[in-house]
Amino acid sequence: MVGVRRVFFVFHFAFKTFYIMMAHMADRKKFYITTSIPYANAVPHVGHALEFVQADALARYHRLLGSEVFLLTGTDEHGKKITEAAAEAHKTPQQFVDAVSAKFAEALEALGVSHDGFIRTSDEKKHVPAVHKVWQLLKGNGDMYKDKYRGRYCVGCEAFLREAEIRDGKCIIHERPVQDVYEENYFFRFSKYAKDVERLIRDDVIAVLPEHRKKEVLNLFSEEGTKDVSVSRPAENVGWGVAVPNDNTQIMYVWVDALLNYLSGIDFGTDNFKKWWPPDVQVIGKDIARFHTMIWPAMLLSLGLDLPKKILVHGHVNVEGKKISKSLGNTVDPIELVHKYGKDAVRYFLLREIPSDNDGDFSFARLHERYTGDLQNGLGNLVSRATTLALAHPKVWEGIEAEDVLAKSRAALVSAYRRAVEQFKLHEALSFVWKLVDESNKLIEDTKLWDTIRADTARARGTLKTLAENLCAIGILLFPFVPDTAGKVLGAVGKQEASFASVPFPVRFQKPERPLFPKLS
Ligand code: ME8
Repeated sequence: MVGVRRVFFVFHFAFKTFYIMMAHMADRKKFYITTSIPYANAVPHVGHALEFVQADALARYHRLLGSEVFLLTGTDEHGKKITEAAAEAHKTPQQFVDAVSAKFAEALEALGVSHDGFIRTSDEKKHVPAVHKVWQLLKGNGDMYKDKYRGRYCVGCEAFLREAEIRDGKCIIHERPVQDVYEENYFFRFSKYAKDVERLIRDDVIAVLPEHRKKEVLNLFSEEGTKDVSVSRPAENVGWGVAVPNDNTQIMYVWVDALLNYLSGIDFGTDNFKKWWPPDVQVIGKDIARFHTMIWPAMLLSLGLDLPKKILVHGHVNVEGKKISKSLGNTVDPIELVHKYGKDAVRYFLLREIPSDNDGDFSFARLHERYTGDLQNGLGNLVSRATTLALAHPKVWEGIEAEDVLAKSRAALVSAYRRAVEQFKLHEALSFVWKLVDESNKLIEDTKLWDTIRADTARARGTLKTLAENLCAIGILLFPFVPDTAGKVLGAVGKQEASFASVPFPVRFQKPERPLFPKLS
């Protein structure tokens, strides 16, 4: 009889789950999200890792909501900066970028980033033809013309600088001398689109988040004016890049080539492109907001393409209070971090400790604290205690059914979490999950579960039900951030997979094979 009941029970849940999932999939929305493409002039550092895991968390969150997601990333492989780095390493630019790009791919893998595309701007098949096509379209629209240009160029920025960005003849960011340039370049008629772009940003048609970055960007329009921008350089001055169609004397400005990765990465001009365009979210760092909110939308307006819906601008990570710089030798390799602390610990640290919308600091001491505090003593301990106690007394929780784990007493927390994710405050979203972790640990303490589970099984049964539902909610909410850990937390209460759809399930406590966060060696 018990066997028949169990079969019925399992069948009932499997059917209900299937039905809810199918209803959920029926109206799947598309969600196209991009990261910036880092320069392949040096290996990845924690700043790059931050952007990758932020975009990945958003991609996974939207998959969890039932959207069909495409996450695009890649490497920016042209320009003077790369030519210089390759020469220093006694390699050809192509050999050099092949090696560095592979390092970025390795970092993405180590961090567990679930990207769907990886575009390289030296890709002759996928990227270069798309860039040529776009150039010709822009030219055909009368938005490109040739003229003489005088300016001061910083190779570090790969940009002509404004007076305010130069001190004593040096770039204020890179502290290296700027080059005085007088040459013939192609220009893009930014002036034709500037007013429209400014209005689109002001009205949040292109929503720039956080608000303080939107203000900064809007100020640029009045500070920099609406001048046309130089979009090519003489081939002899750059050497390595995409040649301007029908004019071998000129190489496209690296930023134009790079921005177009968002088109080429989803096969510009094809059905695949139509399926995904426009970007729902573009994640970038504060230093490149200017390119993404001025020239990028202007080019899209010229091309008659829809505009990105949201541009999320993160701050920069310093290391032990200092700006990351090659000369200081303070770059931290995310791959090494993952080897030492584990993928999810590194993801957790970056997403929790560094405020998504501001600058933050990386330090080994803080990483250690977060590891032993939040992860080992907080979440790890909770899962371990709950499963150990439950497994020692299986009769107490036999037949418990968890339902609506994201509703009722947890509903307010879940909406705060969702608001935080959508407002690009990922650190806040995680802090809400930890409220539930702390509350659950406290529940074990307050109810003295280790005693009640022997003496008052009815009460302990209620506590275990709440704990199982909390753990399930924690597993679902953590899924975008620390997917492997989330899977283990869900597994500890017998839940197969994360979903925002309220799917009931029979609770089955199981002890994880290994501690979630092992002792550090
Ligand atoms: O700008 N903390 O490449 P990039 C956080 N190729 N983020 C940081 C950071 C730090 N310390 N340092 C850099 C480029 N970043 C271009 C992009 S997109 C069409 C072309 C971020 O390698 C930076 O803000 O200098 C940017 O978003 C990304 O890493 C790549 O920077």
